[in-house]
Amino acid sequence: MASGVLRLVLGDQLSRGLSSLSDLDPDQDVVLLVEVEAEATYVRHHKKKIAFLFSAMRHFAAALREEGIAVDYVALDDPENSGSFRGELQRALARHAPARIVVTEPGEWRVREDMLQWEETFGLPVELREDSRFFCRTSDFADWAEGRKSLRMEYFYREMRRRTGFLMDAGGAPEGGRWNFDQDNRKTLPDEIAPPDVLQVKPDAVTREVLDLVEARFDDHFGDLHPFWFAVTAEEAERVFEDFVQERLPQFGDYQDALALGEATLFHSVISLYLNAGLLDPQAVCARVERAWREEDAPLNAVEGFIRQVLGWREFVRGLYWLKMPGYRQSNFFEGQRGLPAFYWTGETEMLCMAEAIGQTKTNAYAHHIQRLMVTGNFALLAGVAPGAVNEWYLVVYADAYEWVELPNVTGMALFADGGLLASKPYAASGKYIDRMSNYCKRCRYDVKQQVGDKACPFNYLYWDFIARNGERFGTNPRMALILKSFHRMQPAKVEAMRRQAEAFLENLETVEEGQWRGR
Ligand code: FAD
Ligand code: DLZ
Ligand code: SF4
Repeated sequence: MASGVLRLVLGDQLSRGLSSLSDLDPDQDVVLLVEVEAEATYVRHHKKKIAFLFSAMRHFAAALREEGIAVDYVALDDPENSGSFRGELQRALARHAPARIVVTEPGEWRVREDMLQWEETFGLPVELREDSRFFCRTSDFADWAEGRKSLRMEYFYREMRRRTGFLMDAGGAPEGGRWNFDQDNRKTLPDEIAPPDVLQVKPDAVTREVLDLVEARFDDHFGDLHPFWFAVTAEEAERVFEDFVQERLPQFGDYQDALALGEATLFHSVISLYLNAGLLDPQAVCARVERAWREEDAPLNAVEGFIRQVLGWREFVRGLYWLKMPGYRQSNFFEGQRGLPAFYWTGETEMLCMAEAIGQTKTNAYAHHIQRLMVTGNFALLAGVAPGAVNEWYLVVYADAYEWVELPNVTGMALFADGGLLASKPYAASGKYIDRMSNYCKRCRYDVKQQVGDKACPFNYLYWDFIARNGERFGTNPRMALILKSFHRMQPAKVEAMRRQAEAFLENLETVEEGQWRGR
């Protein structure tokens, strides 16, 4: 193969239109996919995430082969498997003797750093190509960010709407006369509305084989492997997405911020794992959703809300990640030092909202945005957990987690650890918020109306303790002024009682230090 190209495709690059495959010559080139222990265990990912990726990789390889493309696929149980990208490249070079290597840039800093050494290590040209599956190049984001005092998603999003034309009218104004219908997206779920289930895909023979492999090799990882219902091909993922568009999109907007007992997915799309692995294309997804509005199958608040997540938030967090790494990982504005409460790994807590979010995460490798942000994220913020430990948890437990998207959401959005680069104020909230948006509190052992005492909801005293501890850090942030005003009006004795109860609660928490879920 001396003049051929070895094209490495990573587990989250399963898109036929990938830049590294664009000029593939089927007569000379080989596509390499490798299942490696190092990627499955650099954090010990949820079992479902590993099974999803391995099965999707195997199906992607089979589809390329059907096109007549030579694919070299190294399975995890290959006795010669070296366990790492480097080791597998070394072995593949010996098998194929290519003239050069082509790869699309990865989604994580640590992998990119490694790739930048490959040319020297392997002694042949390594071409690292831009990942064209995003709307905004990392360099365009850097240009947009240049010179701005603060980076606000809303302005970035407007710019992206203008650039792409999504939901823009002929005169260049936003459809419906507004950029943002967020105010219309805050309903709670009435008892009589039952959200339709997400379409589940039955595992085929390839997936069943992978499930056995994961069971045998990653039994000590977090989460339930069964039942396994994820799509593992682009066609299946498209069916799952189309089912969302028909069955849940019309109400996606209204209930976007809702929480409800026993409802793990509500009206959410549950497609982040497919978008992030490359089985769905963000452009096609946004275009389909816009068409649903133009054909009057879904209202504007739902369609705009959805497009804002994919075109706005998803692109914004990626831009921020590449702009601020590697330092971003060290951000710790509130100087959180605590280990992660052990119940994050078991779900065993009397706080019903937390038990629901963690239990569903364990079962599904999924929780919706408000659970991630206002329940588990909010608790970690109020409890002063070290950002490293929180990030580790989020990277382990979700099937859609890759550092480019996980880190800004955790460090920037949930923890405000970047001091306000991503968010204009901390998303800190007492039990009152959870009570307003859910039906949890009526069934909880704690009383959300109480601020101190044995029955008091821990979110309440932890919240006011957080405000007390960090009041000075909020400085002149106008968005915190009202809260500080209410705090200063509180009876000192009550503040002191809440402070003491928070301290006792936190002292009694069994915690797990960062690193326990890294490697083997
Ligand atoms: P929907 O609610 O149906 O939204 C549609 C799509 O919009 C999602 O599939 C996703 O691709 C995109 N999206 C929505 N919000 C965001 C966001 N804040 N950032 C990026 N994309 C967004 N998302 C991940 O993909 N991977 C992660 O590791 C991840 N970690 C998170 C950690 C925290 C603390 C928080 C607060 C959010 C995190 N998110 C993450 C964002 C968001 O919660 C998930 O994308 C969403 O819950 C996925 O479910 P869905 O597909 O049903 O989304
Ligand atoms: C997450 C993951 C896992 C579990 N396993 C593999 C693998 O065996 N082979 C592979 O190519 N990719 C895997 N991935 C995805 C990578 O971790 C991901 O490509 C990098 O983190 C860069 O985003
Ligand atoms: Fe969560 Fe507090 Fe409500 Fe219980 S009372 S569900 S702990 S917010």
